[in-house]
Amino acid sequence: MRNAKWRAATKAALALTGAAALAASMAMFLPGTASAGTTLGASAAEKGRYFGAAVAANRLSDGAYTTILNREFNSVTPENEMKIDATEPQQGQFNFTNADRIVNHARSQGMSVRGHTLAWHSQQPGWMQNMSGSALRQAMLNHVTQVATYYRGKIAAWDVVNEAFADGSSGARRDSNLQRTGNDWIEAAFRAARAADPGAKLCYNDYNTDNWTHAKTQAVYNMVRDFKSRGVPIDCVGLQSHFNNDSPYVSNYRTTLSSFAALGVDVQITELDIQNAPANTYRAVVEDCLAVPRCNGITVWGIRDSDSWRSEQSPLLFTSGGAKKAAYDAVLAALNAGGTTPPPTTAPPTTPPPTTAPPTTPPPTTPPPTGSCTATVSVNQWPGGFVANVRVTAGSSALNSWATTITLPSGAAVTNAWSANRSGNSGTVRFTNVDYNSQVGAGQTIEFGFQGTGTAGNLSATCA
Ligand code: G2I
Repeated sequence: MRNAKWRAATKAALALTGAAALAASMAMFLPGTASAGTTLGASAAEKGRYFGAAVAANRLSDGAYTTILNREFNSVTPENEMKIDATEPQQGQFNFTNADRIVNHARSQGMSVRGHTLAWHSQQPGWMQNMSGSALRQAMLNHVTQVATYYRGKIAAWDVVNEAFADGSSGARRDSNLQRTGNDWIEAAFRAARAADPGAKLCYNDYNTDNWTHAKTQAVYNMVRDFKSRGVPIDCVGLQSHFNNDSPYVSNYRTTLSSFAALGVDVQITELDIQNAPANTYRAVVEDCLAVPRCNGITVWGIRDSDSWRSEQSPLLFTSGGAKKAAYDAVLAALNAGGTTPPPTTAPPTTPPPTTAPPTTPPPTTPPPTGSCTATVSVNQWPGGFVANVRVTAGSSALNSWATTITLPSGAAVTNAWSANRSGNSGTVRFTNVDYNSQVGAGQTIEFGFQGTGTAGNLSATCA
């Protein structure tokens, strides 16, 4: 009973504010004592995570399918309906009919949605396949902007760019018409996505990036590290994790998850399926995710074996008849047994609290310089929620660190922030620099943002 109520509350919170509410609702409702969920979604949620499935719009009319979907999962990924050929079949003419069917179904059930995918070398409509150079770059960025804007506020995480690295040992980018527009096409796509939907987590997603020693894994890792160091807006890495005899699960998978997480991004297992669905391997994948605090969700690539893109391998958790397989039991047990630490919503402080008494020397008689920076806030408000972008500008001297405080009106609360550390979530909320934006040159500006519930009104920020 408690689980059912807890799950309903969590689903309601998810329906209201999407992914941002997930962590917050976890914090509010996490049971004080261990409890065992009876479905994948409820059990994952008790661990501060989601458990999702790839969904096909044309299966939503299959009652057996939707019964399992609605009972077991609290996140969905449209399997094909948000791809470029589906959403922009003719240049400049967008079609969201099938994607909307999935998004509306998910929202009606309080499930979050992973968007898949904004920029990809594959599944391009004919008009895009025939483009190159700056015209293609512009068309790609327009596609990212239009689709992310259309779904603004409804997508927990976007696979902004999919499968941009080559297979094999080169560690190189995959050759494609998009790659030939210039090596910076990926970061350009991420910047366009952030501008269009500041509240969505932005992921890079790929396959054969599970084995830590694989050149492709290292290449993606180096890109993400570079993006984080330069402030390119990336929040998460998706490991597709299509495991089969040629590309098997390996025991260094946990190292891969934790190594990406250590870069300061969330890690999501986005398209999990395993040839013949061995229970032990499914269990190991779940245990690995639960062992890494920033591994915040798992999605299986289909529900029943008959729904799979490679159904002959029977790689999923339910039989074609809809029965739970041994792998299902293993996953549920692993979720219920796993660590209880939900992923943090913001990076935890890196300095431990002092263990000795603070120094007793009197404060300096001259106050520290003030007014060394200024901050401005712009707010995008919708009924019940908002996104704020904050610009911090250094004065006539460079900053080595910065802090700003913003006072929210009563009833408004911050649910997540990006490119800043945050303390507090209502009333006066304090934001401080993260590593990569601590240095601001004289007269230069950096930006950070946050998402919230309620009505923000006109916000102003102090800066020091
Ligand atoms: O290939 C497995 C996945 C690898 N990672 C990216 C994912 O987006 C990809 O998903 C698969 C879908 O599961 C398939 O369903 O992507 C394929 C190609 O986009 C999908 O296949 C397509 C067929 O190519 C089309 O002929 C077909 O009309 O599925 C379509 C709908 O059934």
